[in-house]
Amino acid sequence: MSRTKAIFTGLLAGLVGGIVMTAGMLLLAALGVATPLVIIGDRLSVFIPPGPFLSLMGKVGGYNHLKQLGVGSTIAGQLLVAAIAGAIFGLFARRNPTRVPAIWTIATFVMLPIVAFAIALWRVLGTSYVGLPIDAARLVTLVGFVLCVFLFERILVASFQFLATRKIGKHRYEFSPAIGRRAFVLSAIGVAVAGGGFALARRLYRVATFSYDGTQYKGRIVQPITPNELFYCVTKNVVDPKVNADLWHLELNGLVQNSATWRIQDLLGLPAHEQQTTLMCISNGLDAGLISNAIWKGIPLRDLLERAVPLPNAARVRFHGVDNYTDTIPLEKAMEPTTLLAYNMNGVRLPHRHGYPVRVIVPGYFGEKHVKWLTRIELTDAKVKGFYETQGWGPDFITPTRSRIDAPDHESRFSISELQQPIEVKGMAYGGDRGITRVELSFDDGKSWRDAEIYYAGGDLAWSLWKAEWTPDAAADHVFVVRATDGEGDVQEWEEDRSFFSGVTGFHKIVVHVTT
Ligand SMILES: Nc1nc2c(c(=O)[nH]1)N[C@H]1C(S)=C(S)[C@@H](COP(=O)(O)O)O[C@H]1N2
Ligand SMILES: [Mo]
Repeated sequence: MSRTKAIFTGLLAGLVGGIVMTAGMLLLAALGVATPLVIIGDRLSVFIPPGPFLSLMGKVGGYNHLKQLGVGSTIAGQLLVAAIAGAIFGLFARRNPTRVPAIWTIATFVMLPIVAFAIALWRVLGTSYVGLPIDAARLVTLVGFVLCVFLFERILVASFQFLATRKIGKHRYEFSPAIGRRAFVLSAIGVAVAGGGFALARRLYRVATFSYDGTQYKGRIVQPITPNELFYCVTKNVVDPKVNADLWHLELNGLVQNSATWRIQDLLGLPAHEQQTTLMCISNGLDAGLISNAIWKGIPLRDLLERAVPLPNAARVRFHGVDNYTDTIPLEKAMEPTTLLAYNMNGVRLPHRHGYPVRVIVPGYFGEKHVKWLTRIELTDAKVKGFYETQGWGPDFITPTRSRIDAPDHESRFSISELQQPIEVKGMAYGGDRGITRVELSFDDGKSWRDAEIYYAGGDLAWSLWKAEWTPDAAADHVFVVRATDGEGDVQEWEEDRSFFSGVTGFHKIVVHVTT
C-alpha cells in the first residue's frame, strides 16, 4: 500500500474511531459520568487568571458561550487527534495491515492515553454528576475513559483492516483495488454514529446550565425573600449535578482526629438551625442582580467539626462539591454558629441547581464560598486554595457593604405636569454579616443626602430593603445615588486600592430624566 493511501486510510479509520469514542463519551455524560469533554475544561480554567478570563468571556459573549466553546473545541481537538493518530497508525501498518500486533496498538492507543489522562487530569477525576463520593467517582471516570479509548483502538484497527484488506476464506489479504466503496460504507457508519452523537449532545444541551446560569434577581420584582425559582444562579458546570442521595455521602477528613462520613438521613437527624442569609457573587456588578436572599435550614458546621476534633495545624476548611468545585474558608469562620451545611431553602429541600442535597452557607462571604453539592469537608493547612482562588480571585472574599436602586429604572423619564404623586424609589442594601443600620439617598449625584426608610430589615446576615418618595422640583437630569451604613457603623465606600478581583465597591447610580 502506498504511503499516501496509508495516511488517508488511517485518517479515515482514526476519524471514525474518534467519532465512536466521542459518542461513547456523550453517552457516559448522559449517565452522569465525568468525561474529558468537560473535565479538561475544568482542569484548564483554573490556570486562566481572572483578567484574561473575563476578557475571554467578553469576547465570546459570556460564560455560557465560553463553556460551549470549551466543549466544542475539546470535541474538535479530540477528533483531530484521533484522525492524526489514525494516519500515524496507517503509516506503521501499511506494509502488513493484517498483522499489526494488538499489544502494540493497545500500548499506543489505550495505555498511553490512560496514563497521560490520569496524570494530567488527576485532580478533576473525582467528579460525578450523580453524586458518587470522590474516590468512587475517580474510579468510575477512569473506567469510563478506558472504555472510550479501548473503543477507539478497536474501531481504528478494525476500520483500517476493513479498508485495507480483503478476506478470502480464512485469510486476509491486502485489498488494494477500489478502496472507494469500502471507504463509503465506513464513512456512512461514521456519519450514522455522529448522528447519534448529535442527538445525545442535543439532549445534554437541553439539560445543560445554559438556560439558567447567570440568572439575576433585581428590579421591581425584588421581595424580602427570593423565591427559589428566581434565586440568582452561577455555576462553573456545563451540565449541573443531579445528585442521587442514595449514592451520595458526606465525608469529613484531613487534619482531624476522627474522620467521619454521613448519609443524608444521618444529617437530617442532627439538631438543625434555620437562618436568613443573603448570597452575592464576587463578580456582581454595582447595578447587577447576582444577589438573592433565602431562609436556609441546616446543621451548624461547628457541630461536625467539634466531633471530628481538628488537629493543631488545621488552619482552613476546604469544601469539595461532587462537580469537583472546591473552595476554602478559615477554620475560625467555619466554627461560627451561622456557618451552615444547609439542606433546606425556603422551607423545601434544596433545588438541584442550588446544591441538592447539601450546600455550605458562609454568611458575609461571597457566593463562591457557598459550595453546592457538597460531598467532602477537608481540614487543611493555610496554603490550600479553591477553584476561583486558584484562578486569582480574592484574596479577600468578605463582602463589602453594597446597595442598589431597584426602582425607578435607570434612564426613566418623568414629566412634572403629568406626575400625580411622588416617585417611589426603592432598593436593597447588603452589609455582609454585619447587617444594615441606615440607608441614604442622594438625588443630586452625592451633593446632599437624605435618609430612606428601611421597610424590611433582614437582620445581620441578610439584606435590608428600603424605600423613599421623591418629588422632582426642576426639569433636569437627576443622578440618584444610594449608600448604606452597616451594623458596625461603617458607611459604604469606594475603596480605591481594592482589587477588582476581590469584588467591586462603590455606589449604584441611576439617571432620571425630568421634563416640565
Ligand atoms: N459545587 C459548586 N458550588 C458552587 C459553584 C459551582 O460552580 N459549583 N459556584 C459558586 C458561585 S461562583 C456562586 S456565586 C454560588 C452561587 O450559588 P447559587 O447558584 O445557589 O445562587 O455558588 C457557588 N458554589
Ligand atoms: Mo460567583
